[in-house]
Amino acid sequence: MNLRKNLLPLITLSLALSIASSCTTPKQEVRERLNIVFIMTDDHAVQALSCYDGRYNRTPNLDRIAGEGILFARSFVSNSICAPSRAVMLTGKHSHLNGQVNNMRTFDGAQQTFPKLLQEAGYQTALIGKWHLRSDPTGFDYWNILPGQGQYYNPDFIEMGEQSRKEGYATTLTTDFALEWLNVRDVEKPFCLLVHHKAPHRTWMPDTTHLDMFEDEDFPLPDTYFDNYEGRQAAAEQKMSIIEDMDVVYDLKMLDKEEEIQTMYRKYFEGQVGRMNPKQREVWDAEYVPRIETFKKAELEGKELAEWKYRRYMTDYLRTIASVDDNVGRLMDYLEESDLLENTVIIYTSDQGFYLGEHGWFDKRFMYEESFRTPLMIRLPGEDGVTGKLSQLVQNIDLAPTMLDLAGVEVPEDMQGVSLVPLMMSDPPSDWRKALYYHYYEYPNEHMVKRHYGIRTGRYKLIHFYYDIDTWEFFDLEKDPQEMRNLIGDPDYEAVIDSVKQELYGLKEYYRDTIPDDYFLKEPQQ
Ligand code: SGN
Ligand code: CA
Repeated sequence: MNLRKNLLPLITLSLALSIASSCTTPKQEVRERLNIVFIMTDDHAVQALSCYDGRYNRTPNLDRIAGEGILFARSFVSNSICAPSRAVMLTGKHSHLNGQVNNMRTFDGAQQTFPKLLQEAGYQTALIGKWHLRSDPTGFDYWNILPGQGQYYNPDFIEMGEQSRKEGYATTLTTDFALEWLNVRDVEKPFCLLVHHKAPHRTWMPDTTHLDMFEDEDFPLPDTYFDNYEGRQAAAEQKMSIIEDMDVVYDLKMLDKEEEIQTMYRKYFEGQVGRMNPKQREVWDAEYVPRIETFKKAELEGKELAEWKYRRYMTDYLRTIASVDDNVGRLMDYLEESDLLENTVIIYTSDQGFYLGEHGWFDKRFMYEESFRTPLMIRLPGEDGVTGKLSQLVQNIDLAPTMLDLAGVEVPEDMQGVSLVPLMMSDPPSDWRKALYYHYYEYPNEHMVKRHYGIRTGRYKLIHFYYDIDTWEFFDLEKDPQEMRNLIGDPDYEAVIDSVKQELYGLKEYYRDTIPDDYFLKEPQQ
């Protein structure tokens, strides 16, 4: 661990310069300040990042950020779903305060966000890629976003309000546009650039350059793949099972030309593949047509089909991540070649984690570890920048305060997150938070994950599922990291459950989540 060495001087410099702004020219003041590149992916599980977990894939460029920076080993979200997570990161506030409780609502872009505060402090701000908040971005000098979820192949982009189709693959295009913006930005100002990828979101369509990767890989099934959800009613009632809910055509690409494989979502995948140009389609078919033929011949059933689905899912999911890694490499190379690594902070995270077959699932939403966790790596600039692994409990509410702090901008009182900068000092505060609060609202909806809120301490997790259900779950993460044994009702844990429940109510109060459980139900959904 080599924490912090030259961070303090940099931050002090940044703060000192902003304080001294009245007696320096604005240009002198801002030129020295740290730039921020905030890279985010969509649904990137820590299990699929080799700096966190070496079991499945290699991500050398992402690992470089961790290797030359800080890896937050216990990083979490506050609501494991896309638009809510993004709104939390923009505002530094939990969903019930920023209003973006689920993906269906429209983000209130009039509210305070970190890009606006950076802009006010003289930063140039840009956003490229996935946005998903329905309202037009605010607080950005430049934006070029995918509409909604976006497409992998030849996607439309909306550039400052103008929509047009772009030829190419989403991850590469997003990076191209980020590099183009870096080339034309005002070099007199510090910048904050958000590069937000669609990948590796469903339907996990790999680039034509990666279609063969992992093809012969024999990924072992997770221990909990055939979970029977005993003692966990909400887990039993979801609709995100690989075996039950994953569509063989839509998700697993078995789009046969003979149209013999008819599934519920086949036509939607036809639409996605239909965006390809003839050349892309030819390369795609060269790989998938033989796979489709083999699949049809095999006539898999039961356990064999379950295993095949898992492997098919994993190969495509990991391939889309390989493109992310390559493109993060391109961005890092650009920053290095332009001497920008010297004064640029690089942040990497995902909007939430994801299930790679644990409990038999894909998707996210639950407060269980795989989707509650999210990768977070921060590379601070400087020759021998701070490096190491931190295990304090951090959450996506902390990102806005952290970026403001790094930029030398005062963190507003009403932000609920806390700057991570002190943690990255050699003498981290001893009174760091001991527990995290979580609240998920998107039910009834796709995947049917019940509404729930909960608390996670260093060792325990308590969750209350509510709305058309009223169940509690308690896990001892030290003894049961896979969260298979719900300890509610276990006499040995009665006292500790009571005490964690009190802590949960305390956190609810502390974060001002005192809104009645059915409140958002009555709100008009858009
Ligand atoms: C889409 C996906 C879901 C996914 C949500 C939310 N279905 O609706 O599987 O849970 O997005 O994801 S799809 O058929 O359209 O791919 S999120 O990351 O945007 O919140
Ligand atoms: Ca997501």
